[in-house]
Amino acid sequence: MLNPLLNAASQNYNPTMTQTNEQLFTESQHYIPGGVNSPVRAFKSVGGTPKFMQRGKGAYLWDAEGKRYIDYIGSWGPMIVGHAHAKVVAALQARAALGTSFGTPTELELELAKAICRLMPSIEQVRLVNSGTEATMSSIRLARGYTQRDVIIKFEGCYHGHVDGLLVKAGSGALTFSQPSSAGVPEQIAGNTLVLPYNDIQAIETAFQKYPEQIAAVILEPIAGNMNLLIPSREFLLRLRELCTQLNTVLIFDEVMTGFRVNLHGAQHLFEITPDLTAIGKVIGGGMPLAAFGGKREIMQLLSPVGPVYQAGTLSGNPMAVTAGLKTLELIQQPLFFETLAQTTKNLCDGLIATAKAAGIAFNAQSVGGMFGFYFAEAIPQTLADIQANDHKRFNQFFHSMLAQGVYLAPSSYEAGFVSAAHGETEITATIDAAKIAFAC
Ligand code: KE4
Repeated sequence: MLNPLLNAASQNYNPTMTQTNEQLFTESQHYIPGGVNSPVRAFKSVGGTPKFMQRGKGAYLWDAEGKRYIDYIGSWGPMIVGHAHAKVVAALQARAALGTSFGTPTELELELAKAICRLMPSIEQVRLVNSGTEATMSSIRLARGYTQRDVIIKFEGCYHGHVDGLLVKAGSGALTFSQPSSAGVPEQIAGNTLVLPYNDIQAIETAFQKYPEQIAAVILEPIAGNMNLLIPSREFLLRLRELCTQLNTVLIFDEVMTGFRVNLHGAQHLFEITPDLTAIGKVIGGGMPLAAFGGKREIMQLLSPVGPVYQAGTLSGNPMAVTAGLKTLELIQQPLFFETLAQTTKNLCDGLIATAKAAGIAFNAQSVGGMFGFYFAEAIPQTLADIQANDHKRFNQFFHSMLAQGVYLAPSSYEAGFVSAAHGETEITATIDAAKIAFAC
């Protein structure tokens, strides 16, 4: 029986879908490629039928069949205060009644820009966009316009959205330009990108020696979350910062996932390393389509309408998304928000490690702020190769056992997980209890 609050929501909730997940998935595949609007949702990596979620509240989601799950995806990061937070919902309801989008400047955008610049001081100016892809794509165009160079360095295992020039895989020989990793990406575009091994200082030294003064930008996740969670050495990031400074290359931190997730000021604050540009998203939209990129004023001033680098967006900074973002940023600045979130996330990891150990399973886990990774391997990974060597089959079995017990993990062993402020001792205990059964499978 749902508690009165949830029940009230469900009473107001008019479930238009009366089909099973399986029926919905079958029909959706007729109208939508793969039945999904983003590939990872299709469960390709883990197999089985994706759950069509109908409602969320706090740490929980309910699917089309009315089954409840403790949610560790949080829409891939944005839902850090929990689903349908009363204050976010109220703010959106009030804002909607005033009009949803004007295509004009608004005071709300100024308020959010000031908040971002205050919370991430490396950002002296910021441009709001609608997705992380737009943020990284625009950052790269800006870096090329600023340096008048074409070559971009990215790292294997890092994902920055579906930007043509970043949908690439390492070239055939070491330090040769990359090839497309997606159909539809021309060789010429992929050929401007170098793909290096993540967390490998020697590789970046060699690249800068081989292509001095040719590299427009280096883009990376300062803490990787798209190859599972991988925390690089500070030495790696420091050397990258030094080389970019020496060779006038723009250092872009893609903090779409880590920004306002690993702490209130992002991974750059954790490592005390200042990028030239930062891409942010997810949390700053509070579940609405909103991302941003920003950094040094002298670079940002090249952006249209001030400078020659064009970038635009019909719904960029729209009042609804900005309202959700402002309310979410307000909530995560409450006292002890990140201390509590980090402790809850660590408790989850510690509980999983202890449970796996008791079951004699090769397993490890780690967390940074409100994001975590776990691995069917003895050691914490230091490289993508370490993660690739994990027991992915064992992960898939674990995933499905947890799902059947009402715990919704990311449907891929190459994804990080996310905890919200709405997750408490009840949810962590229930998750660990489910893991005891899942490890025994
Ligand atoms: P979007 O274009 O999906 O808003 O953001 C792209 C992006 C950029 N940079 C980083 C570090 C990201 O993690 C992402 C998107 N993250 C994935 C999760 N692995 C989103 C989930 C999905 O693709 O459906």
